[in-house]
Amino acid sequence: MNLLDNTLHYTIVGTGLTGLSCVEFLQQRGFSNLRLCDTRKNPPAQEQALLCFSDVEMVFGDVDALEFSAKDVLVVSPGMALTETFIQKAQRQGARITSDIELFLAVNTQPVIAITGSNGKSTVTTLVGDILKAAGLKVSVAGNIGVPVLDQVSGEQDFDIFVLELSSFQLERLPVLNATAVTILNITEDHMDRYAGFNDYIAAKQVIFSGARHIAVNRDEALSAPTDALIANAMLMSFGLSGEDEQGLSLSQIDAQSWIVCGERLLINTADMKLKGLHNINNVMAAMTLCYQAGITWDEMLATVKDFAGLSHRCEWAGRIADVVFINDSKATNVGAAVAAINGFSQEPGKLIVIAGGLDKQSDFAPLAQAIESDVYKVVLLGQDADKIAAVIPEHRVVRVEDISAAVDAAFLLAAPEGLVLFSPACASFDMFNSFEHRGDVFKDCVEQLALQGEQLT
Ligand code: UMA
Ligand code: ADP
Repeated sequence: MNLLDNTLHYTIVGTGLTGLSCVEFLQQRGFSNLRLCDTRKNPPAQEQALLCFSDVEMVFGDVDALEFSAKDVLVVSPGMALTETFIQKAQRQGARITSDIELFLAVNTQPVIAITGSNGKSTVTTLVGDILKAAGLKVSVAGNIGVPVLDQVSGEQDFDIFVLELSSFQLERLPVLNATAVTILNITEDHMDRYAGFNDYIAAKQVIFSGARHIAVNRDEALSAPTDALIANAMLMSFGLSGEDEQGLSLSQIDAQSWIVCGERLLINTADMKLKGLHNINNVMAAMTLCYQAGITWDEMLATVKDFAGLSHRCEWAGRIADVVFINDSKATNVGAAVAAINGFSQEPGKLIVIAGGLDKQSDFAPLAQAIESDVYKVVLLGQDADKIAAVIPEHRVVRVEDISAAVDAAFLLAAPEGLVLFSPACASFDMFNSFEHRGDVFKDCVEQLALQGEQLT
């Protein structure tokens, strides 16, 4: 089906960033007959939609009454599960289901680098974008990172290359991607509230390999490798912390220094990088591999890699009170991310205190319990699903609190006189906050408040 055929009737599902970008994109391409719907009676961007798109039919709340035919196309936002009753009905009635990403692919002629994984996506996507920009390209960085990709093709911008962070929700509704270079960074359980099982989540992620010219394979993660059927025409290059690959990126110890190497060639002494933690070395290797596959030389990328300091809310330094350091890892919204952060800080001096809890996404907390058992002195728990985490951790390790302020106070007392407080929730933030950014900002404010109180007492 030609998705740009003006006789099609489009229904855009979801009044979020994606939905609004789709309406604008389709209007610009001459589509009338547009319908915007949302399962919520009063979706958050309702007013904006009514104001900007007065000639678009809007259906909020009562979506089950909608009727469809083979002339209909539904652009379903990533936040909406395809198992939703009215979407299933639309499919039965012959409608085509698509996504903003597929619409983008229908008009795009430029190379695409695509990144998915359970953790590290935004870090790697941003670094790839920075490297390509430093190499002189006009780069669009978009997708799950918070910028709907259709917003990047609606205006006057003229990009040389697109770097897309793609979630499993965006990939699962895509027949083929055909990107220049792609990677699955890692796969650990996440979004189990949206998938029938772990295998379905893995299958959604694997769509990224379809039609790819180059694949960057993480040697440390069996689940990040493509299945044979999908890689027929792809060129593979590996990266990883363990093992060595003459043709790929490895970590090598040379004169007690840790180097990222490609075969015999020493590329970066990790001590020269601003990013810290083993998982971040892995992220850097992923970004370098993708850029190399897209035609950038090692020399062109080294300065940018060394200078990259990471993103807010991802193992971000949040302050120091006496000899206690506070780290804000609010973006750790799943178990895999929190475990990586705990491992990353386990060698720091003093006691390691973890603050965790929030809204569970039907996760298995056993790997978190294991990491805590070996490396963490105490866990301060808060939030709606704190009980689920407490259930798998020995009672003497657990301290329960009501809010972040109390968590910061308790963690400081537990860590003193020397230690590290890691706020790495392993849960979503929506039980108490608007977003992970909001949650991280509140954490940083509480650390600042505690530091001020300390100053006033001395
Ligand atoms: N919703 C309804 N009814 C609807 C449509 C949506 O209740 O009819 C709800 C969803 O369940 C969800 C919320 O509305 O809770 C927002 O969903 P959306 O798809 O409208 O969200 P957008 O504003 O379009 O943002 C989406 C991505 N959101 C999700 O996948 C939930 C953003 O990723 C992404 O940055 C943006 O498109 C641009 O591509 C956010 C995210 O949380 C950061 N992603 C998940 C993650 O990273 O773990 C996958
Ligand atoms: P994503 O966009 O996939 O959520 P981010 O780059 O925003 O990834 O990082 C989210 C969290 O995941 C960070 O807070 C960090 O603790 C953890 N993390 C980052 N990179 C990795 C990695 N390679 N492996 C495991 N966990 C990671």
